[in-house]
Amino acid sequence: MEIRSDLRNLAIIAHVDHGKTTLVDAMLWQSGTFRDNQEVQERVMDSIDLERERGITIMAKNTAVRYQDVTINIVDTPGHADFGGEVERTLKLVDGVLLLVDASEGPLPQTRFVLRKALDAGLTPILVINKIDRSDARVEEVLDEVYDLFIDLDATEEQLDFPVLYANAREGICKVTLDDDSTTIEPLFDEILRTVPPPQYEAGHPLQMLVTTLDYDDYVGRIAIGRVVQGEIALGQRIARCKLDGTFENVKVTKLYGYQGLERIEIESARPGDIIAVAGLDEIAIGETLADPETPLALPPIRVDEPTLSMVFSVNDSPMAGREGKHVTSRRIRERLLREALTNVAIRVEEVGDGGGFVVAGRGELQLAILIEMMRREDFEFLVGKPEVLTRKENGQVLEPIERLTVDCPEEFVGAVTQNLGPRRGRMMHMVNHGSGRVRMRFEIPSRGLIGFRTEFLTETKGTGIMNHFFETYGPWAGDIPHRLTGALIADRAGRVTAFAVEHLQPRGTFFIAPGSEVYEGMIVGENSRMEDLDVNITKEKKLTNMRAASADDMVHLVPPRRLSLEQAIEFIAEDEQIEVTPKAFRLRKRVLKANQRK
Ligand SMILES: Nc1nc2c(ncn2[C@@H]2O[C@H](COP(=O)(O)OP(=O)(O)OP(=O)(O)O)[C@@H](O)[C@H]2O)c(=O)[nH]1
Ligand SMILES: [Mg+2]
Repeated sequence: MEIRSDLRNLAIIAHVDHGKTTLVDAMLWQSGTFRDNQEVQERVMDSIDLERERGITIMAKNTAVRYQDVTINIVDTPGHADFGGEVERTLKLVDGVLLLVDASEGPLPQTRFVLRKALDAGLTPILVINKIDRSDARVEEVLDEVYDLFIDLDATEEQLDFPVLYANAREGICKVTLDDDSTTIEPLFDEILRTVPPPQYEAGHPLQMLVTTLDYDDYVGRIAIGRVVQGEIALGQRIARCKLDGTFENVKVTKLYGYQGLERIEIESARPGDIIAVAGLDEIAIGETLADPETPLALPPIRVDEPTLSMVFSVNDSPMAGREGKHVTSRRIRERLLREALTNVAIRVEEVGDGGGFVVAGRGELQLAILIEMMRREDFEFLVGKPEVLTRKENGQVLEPIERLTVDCPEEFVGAVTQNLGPRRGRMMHMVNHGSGRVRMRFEIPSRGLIGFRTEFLTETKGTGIMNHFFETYGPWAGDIPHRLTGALIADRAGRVTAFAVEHLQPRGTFFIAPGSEVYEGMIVGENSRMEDLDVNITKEKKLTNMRAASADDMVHLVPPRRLSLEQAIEFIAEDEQIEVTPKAFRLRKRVLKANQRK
C-alpha cells in the first residue's frame, strides 16, 4: 500500500449546535485561507439561505485548508437527525472524524447516531470537547459519558484510544490540556496530522472514484463530487461510468475541479485520496463509480438508512390556486421532486398516478418541511397532506419506525411530560437526575407518537425543555395513538374575514388568520375548542341596521391570531386536511372543500 502523506480527509460530526460550523470557521481563518481584512460571514460554510435563517446546517459541504504542506479536506456535516443521510454519505469521503461534544450538554442522541456510523465505517476518531468557556461546562463528566458511549457502541480497543482536545471554537482556541495556555487552533491541526490516517492506495490500480454528491451548474451542467479511491483521473480522459444497475457507459472528463478554501478550482488531474468534482457527465447519479474503461470496477454503493416518514405532494386545486406561484403544474412538481431525489440520498419520490400526486418520503418532519420551504421559495405552489410513518411487514406482522427520544427538563415538569407521552405510546427506558434541578429521561416511542409532540412539550415546560430524537429501529405496531383532540373551524363561504365575525366567534376557539384575510369555503381558519369540526361564517358584516358606527373600540376585543409556522401546520393537520403552500403564504384547508360533501 502506498500513502498520500500530503493529504488528510476528515469529517466533523456532532449533535445539533455543538459547534461544528463554528470550528470550521476557525480552521479556515487560522490556516490563512482568508486575507486578514477580508469580510467573511460567521459560519461561512452555512451558505444556503435557509441555513443562515435557521442557524443550522442542512447539507454537508467540503472545504480544503493547507497546514504545514499538508492539504486537509474538511467535511462539515449537519447535526440534526433529519439530515442524517448527509452524514452517512459523506463518511465515504474521509479517513477520520472529529467528534465534537458540547462541554455542558454532553453526548446527545445525534452524537450517538453519527458516532455509530463513523465507528461502523472503521474511521479514526478525535474527540473535541467544545464550548469549554461555558459557565456550566462539566468537562470531566462529559469525557466519562463519551467513553461510556464508545463502549456502548462496541468500539474496538484502537478506537477507544482516541485523543482528546478541548476547544472554544468561537474564539478559535484549542488545547491539549484544560489548563495549557494555547491561544490558537494549532493543537487541533497537529493532532489531525498525527492521528487521521493519510489516504492509502495500491500503486498501479485502475481508477475508482465514488460519487457521493451531485451539484448543478448552468454552464457545465451536472457535477459529480466524490473521492478518488484508486488510480488517477485527468482532464480529457475517457472513463467508464459504472451505473447502479450494473451496466457501464464510456464518458469523457471535460472539466475537473479541486477544492481550495471555499472555492472550486480547475485542475488537470487528481490522485487517490483527492476530493474532486467532475463535470460533463449528463446522467450521473449518487453512488455510481467512475472507473477505468478497460477494467471498470464498481465500488460498493452508498447505504443509507431508509426513510421513516412520507407526505403526499399534489397539485393545488384550491380556489385561489395559481395566483401566487409560477410553477403549479403536476409536470413541474414532478421534475422538481425527482431532482431532489437525485441529489438527496435520504429522499424518495413515488408517483401515485391519476393526478393523486407524489409520495415524498424522508427522515422526518423537519427534512420535509425544509424541502417544502425551498420549493416555495423557488415559486412553486402545491398541496401537502398529513405526514404518515412508513410501516413494514415482516412474517405477517406490521412494523413501524421506533425512535429514541431524549428529554431534558426541570424536575417540576417531569409529571406533565411523562403523562403526555403515555398516550403517544412512549416507554421510559432510563431516567437520571443530575441533582441540578433538571432531569434527563430516555424513551422509546413510535415515530407516529412524536408528531405534534414538540409544540406541546415546549408549552408544557414553559420553553425550558430540550428534546431530541432519532430513528432507532422498526418495532411492532404500537396500537392507536390519538392525534389532535380538537376540531377545525372552517370557513363556510368565500370572502374576507371581518373583525365583527372574529369577535363573535372567538369564544369558540383560536383563529389562525386576521381580519382582512381572504378565505374560501373549506379553508381552515382556526382550531375549535371542541372535538368536532365547525363551519363558521367568518366573513359576516355588521348589519347596517345596527346604528352604532364602527369605531376603533371594536378592534380592542380581538385576540391576536395564532400564526402557525410551517412545522406547526404540518403537526396540526389531520388526515382529511391539507396545507396549501404558495410563495406568499400557506393556508390550511379541508381536502373536500364543499361543506355539504364533507359530512
Ligand atoms: N460559548 C460557546 N459557544 C459556541 C462555541 N462554539 C460554537 N458556539 C455557538 O454554538 C452555536 C451553534 O454553532 P454552530 O457552529 O452553528 O453549530 P453546528 O454544530 O454547526 O450546528 P448544526 O450544523 O446545525 O448541527 C452558535 O451560536 C455558536 O456561536 C464555543 O466554543 N463556545
Ligand atoms: Mg453546522
